[in-house]
Amino acid sequence: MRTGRRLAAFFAAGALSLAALSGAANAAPDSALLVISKVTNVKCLVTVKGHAHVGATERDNLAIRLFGEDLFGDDELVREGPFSTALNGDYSAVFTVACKDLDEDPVEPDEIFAVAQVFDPSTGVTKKIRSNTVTGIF
Ligand SMILES: [Ca+2]
Ligand SMILES: [Ca+2]
Repeated sequence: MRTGRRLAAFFAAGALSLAALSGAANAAPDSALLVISKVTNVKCLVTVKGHAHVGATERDNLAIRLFGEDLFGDDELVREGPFSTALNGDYSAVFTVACKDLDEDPVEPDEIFAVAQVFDPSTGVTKKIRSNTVTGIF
């Protein structure tokens, strides 16, 4: 009987630590990495990838918006999607835009950042994840 209890306690502890581990894996922080490269002089390839910490996922749960960074108000330049995250919240969105659409500033350089908007059906909340800022002349 004692042994049985100890075993039960052992398995309970094991289950707890497993739960804690998987919780830690799902708790990866939100991230968004923006990369812009020129395919031609007029066509630019945009990649936004990262992770969204969500309780659940569904198809078409991701939209990408690109903004020009400015001292007074950031202009929205591009809106793309919908895309879908993986079940674990990882995502990678790739699309092309006209490079001139990224020309946000007459005073060079242009400063572009992305916002990944991910809908979490478990909470009904759309979270917004801001990326790094890419500096270039578009
Ligand atoms: Ca600017
Ligand atoms: Ca410019």
